[in-house]
Amino acid sequence: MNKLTLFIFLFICSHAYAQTPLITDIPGRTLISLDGKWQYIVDPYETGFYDYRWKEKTAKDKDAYWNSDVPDNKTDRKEYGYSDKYTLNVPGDWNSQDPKFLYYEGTVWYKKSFNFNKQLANDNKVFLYFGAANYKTDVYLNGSKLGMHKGGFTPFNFEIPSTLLKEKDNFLVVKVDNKRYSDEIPALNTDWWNYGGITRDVNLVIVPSVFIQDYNIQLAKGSLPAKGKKIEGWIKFNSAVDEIVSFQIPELNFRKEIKVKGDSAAFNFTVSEIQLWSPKNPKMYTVLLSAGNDKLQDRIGFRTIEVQGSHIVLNGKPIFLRGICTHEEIAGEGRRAYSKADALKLLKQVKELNANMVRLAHYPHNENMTRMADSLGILVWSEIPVYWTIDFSNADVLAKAKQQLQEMITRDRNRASIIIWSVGNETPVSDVRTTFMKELVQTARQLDDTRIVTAALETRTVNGVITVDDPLGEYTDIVSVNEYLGWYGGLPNNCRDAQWKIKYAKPLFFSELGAGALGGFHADSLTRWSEEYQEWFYREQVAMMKRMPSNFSGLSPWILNDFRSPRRNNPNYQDGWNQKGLFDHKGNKKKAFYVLKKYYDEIEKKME
Ligand code: GCB
Repeated sequence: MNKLTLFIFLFICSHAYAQTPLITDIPGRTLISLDGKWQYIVDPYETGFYDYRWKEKTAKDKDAYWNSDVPDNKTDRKEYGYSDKYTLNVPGDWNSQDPKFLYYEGTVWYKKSFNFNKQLANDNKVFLYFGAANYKTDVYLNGSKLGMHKGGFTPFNFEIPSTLLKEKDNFLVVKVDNKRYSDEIPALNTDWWNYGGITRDVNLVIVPSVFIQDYNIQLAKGSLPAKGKKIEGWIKFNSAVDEIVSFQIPELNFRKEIKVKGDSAAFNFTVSEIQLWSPKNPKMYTVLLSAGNDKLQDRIGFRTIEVQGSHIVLNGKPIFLRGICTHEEIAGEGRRAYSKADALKLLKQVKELNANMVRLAHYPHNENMTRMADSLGILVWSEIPVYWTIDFSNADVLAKAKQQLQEMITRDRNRASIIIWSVGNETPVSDVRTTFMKELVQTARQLDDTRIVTAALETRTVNGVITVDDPLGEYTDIVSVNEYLGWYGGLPNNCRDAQWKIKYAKPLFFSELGAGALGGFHADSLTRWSEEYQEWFYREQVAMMKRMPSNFSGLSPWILNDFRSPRRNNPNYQDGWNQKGLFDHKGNKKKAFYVLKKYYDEIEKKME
């Protein structure tokens, strides 16, 4: 990154919608986990937040649910309280934890008591860090508000003033509200279940008072093929410093010092003999950063990704993306995925398919997923939930989208697995929408100019020809389209004489294609919902893809597993589930799985 780009990047960070700047590399810091059982109150009327005149309660209102629930004396009237009678696991969505929550959308108050050794706060700063909570989160500690965050899939943190922390019985209350609104992101309508709750880990993060807040370390774009490999990046402190930062890759016996005057600095070095990260060889190196009292450790893979003409090029060689889409859900348990074990479960299914790429739909997934993808060598498409119709004419909505984009990129910019940032899915073409989406593409590039930026577009049929001419395609690095020929239009054999007209000479990627089948339901291939129909769909699609022009660079069919969707209400075949999974929700492979796997095996052989 050159000085100008660094300046633009820091400018965006300091002017974003977010509050306390995000700390990165959470696994590499000193943490105190607050995961576990939290007590809760379900509050559909938001009685703990608004008074009876619907005004937000203030510190004076003793009956605000963030104030102590202990009565002052026996005459005191308390109409709320936290109790072990009602607990929820954190992390975890609430919908899957008690049948009464199955379709709940609204407010739940979470409460956790914890003790804290105040010596830890001497010369240090303490932050409260949430991996994610869906959607609006108001956070209170010992009766004081720490802050509010909106966005259901990205991390956020608040600094805790040391005067607020107590040795014993800190009273942490978190209000989470997952109601949907037309001016939020996503908006009212999605084809997935809107799981609510504190869905990811909660930690206290202890850092020195001057600390490395964020950094970027990667192989420089365009540095291949070359003998020495250029590593470049930048480092950012929480405040201005005059420090020497030591940078080490012990396995390579590599050590350099970086001088930082001010709050940030860009750097680059040449390193010889570095092994490149790739799906075949997901080599990672331990990287150590230290400055003053701060010491950080990360595991980083080094690779380059770029678009050259009509190809996607990884480490200097064209690559075909053998992908699959997935939601962040464990279908068998009807819940959000959050843990390392969940990430391993999902990514093992990806591997079984012989895929080398996963599209994390339709929102940023938890950090275990992207870190696991790094270590398993799976390329990743990561996306913000700018999905279908949102309020494109609203400047606040654009600010919210930019905030989510920034939080996604900030958390994961050091993950080699991530090669694509997507700024949205199937947004309807109009001038105001294209202006909005173009801004997001530009923001993504300003935040990270080393990866591919795209958005999943739709096709339209003009005189029988499948046409890709969405004006947004002009601004994205690759043209990604969702196409369902044979499911939402026609029958699978329509693929045989399908004609395609694509306006842009860029790599073409099928970001979705798919058909629904109820696992275990067998019939002839013309019967909708049968595994045989879905298998036929994949056969015809694969045959069509084999005829696509040479800029066809990959696909991520829809979808790995069946998933919960309130829009899917056929009582015989759906029952609240979108059934386009290649695995059914019991984990069984459907027939179509084998068609796609065979295609992927063939492509892999051909590319070798
Ligand atoms: C799409 C959407 C995806 C849906 C899928 C479907 O085009 O991008 O979110 O779930 O189609 O199953 O209809």
